[in-house]
Amino acid sequence: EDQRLLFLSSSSHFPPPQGVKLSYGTSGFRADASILQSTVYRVGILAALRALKTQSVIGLMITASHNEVSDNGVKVADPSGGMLSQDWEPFADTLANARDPQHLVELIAEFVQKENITLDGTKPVEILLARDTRPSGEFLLEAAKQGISSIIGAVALDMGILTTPQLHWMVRARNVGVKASETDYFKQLSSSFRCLVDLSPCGTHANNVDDKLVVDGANGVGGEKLEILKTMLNGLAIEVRNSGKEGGVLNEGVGADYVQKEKVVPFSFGSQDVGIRCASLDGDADRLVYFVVPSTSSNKIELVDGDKILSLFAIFIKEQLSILNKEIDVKAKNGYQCHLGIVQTAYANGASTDYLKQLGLEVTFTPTGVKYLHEKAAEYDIGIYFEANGHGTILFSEQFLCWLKARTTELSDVAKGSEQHKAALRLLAVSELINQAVGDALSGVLLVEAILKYMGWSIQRWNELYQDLPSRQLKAIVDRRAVVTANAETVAVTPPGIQEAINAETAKHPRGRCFVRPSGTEDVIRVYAEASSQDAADNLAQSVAKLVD
Ligand code: NG1
Ligand code: ZN
Repeated sequence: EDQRLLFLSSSSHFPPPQGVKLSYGTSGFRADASILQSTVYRVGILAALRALKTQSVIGLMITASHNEVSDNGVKVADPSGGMLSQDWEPFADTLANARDPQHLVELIAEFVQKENITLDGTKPVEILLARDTRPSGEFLLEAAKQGISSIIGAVALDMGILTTPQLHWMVRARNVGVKASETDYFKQLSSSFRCLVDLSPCGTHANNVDDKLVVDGANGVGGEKLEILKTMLNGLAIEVRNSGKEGGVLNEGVGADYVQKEKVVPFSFGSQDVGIRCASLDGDADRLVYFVVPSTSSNKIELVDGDKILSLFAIFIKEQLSILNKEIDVKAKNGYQCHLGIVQTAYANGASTDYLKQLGLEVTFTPTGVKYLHEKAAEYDIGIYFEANGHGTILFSEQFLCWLKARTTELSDVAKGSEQHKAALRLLAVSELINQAVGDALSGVLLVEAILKYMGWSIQRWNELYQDLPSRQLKAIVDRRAVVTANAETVAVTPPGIQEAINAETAKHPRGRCFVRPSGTEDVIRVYAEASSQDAADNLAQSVAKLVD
């Protein structure tokens, strides 16, 4: 009864926006910040219930990532540090769209009973809150706190301004009993980076790689955090631009999404950067792409996207595994057959998939959305997933990590210092450096840099692994429910006949590939096309976009 009264009084301060239907998409709720207060309040309630249900630490992040500064959003991180469990998403939708306080209270009471959640405050739980640098984040965070404190036994801990991956990392760490402040995060990244670099073949190779890296911070939280992290690193000279302190606008003409989609230099980059290794983060630093400015005469860039980061990671891991297995009979008692898997989406450039398969790697596809990629990658001993847009990470199974740790300690003194021993240590360092909760641009940058040093590769050499097929992305502004897809979004099943029409258009172009899908974050249908020339990719995308319009 206390609980019911608490709700009624607090929720009356947060009336839902009129005439809007919100849905918890692949990245939580996103909309213009001005209509989100009631949604964020309700997600606060949801996060508190999730924490009580799981008896674990839960995260709540306020961000709209690469979207414009006037937008905002909210999403929940589960105890593992991953996305909110999919079976709670419908409840998130129901809560967000409840008409009035009375209705809200009824929905919550019903759900609490169904999920068997105890609301007596006997087992208090914590919810970690954070936000990106959007000005609206401040009042939205307040709304989240109120939502949380309307649930008896739920305690909100405000972690301040963080990148999305930092918050996910903290949730994951706290739930396994590890210290999890921001300082701990920076320490773990910098020390595992140092460890990897120290394990690089010394001399010739590593010295060939230029230490200079210029990073576009998208005028968001990532640039600010990288400024701190870089002071803890040796052998890497990072210059951060668009850190947000120079007065630029978040994601406007800057950031990983802009660079990847437009393939032009971000603001404040240009002729002074020709040939230099550059990277771009998105607004909440969970995406990373690299690029090179090839000449002073145009603003075009050569993009080194998520698929190429994935390929670099895959080559490195594969090499370490083969060193490791050289003298081990994997079927012997102390052996281990490590199952390595690569996970992509239909947006992966076809040339990258061909390349990875040629290396003999196992490649699988899932629909767009981190939750699908992550879930699939978790099925392997080492699962590497990336979206072309630069979101991705590497997951290690507990079982494999245990085996690796045992290997490094069991080895005789003679074998310590052997290549095999080093390979095991490198893999362990990767598992510490990479953020296993979610894709993380900061840990991603450090892993790319460490691998380039190890290989002795310039960014140009890396970029030459394979050549991207020209591609084009378009969006058709129509009701996204018009298209339903199957087979990891590669086939459109409705409207009837559309797939046949797409096939007919695609067949007109050498190396043509094309698909349409409803966006999970905007009310649009997205069109993707690739072909052997840019003109052909453009034409294919155009003609297919007409089919859905
Ligand atoms: P939608 O709007 O569903 O295409 C976009 C990205 C996804 C993912 C989400 C979450 C593209 C084509 N799509 O999803 O890959 O990153 O945003 O932010 O880039
Ligand atoms: Zn993002």
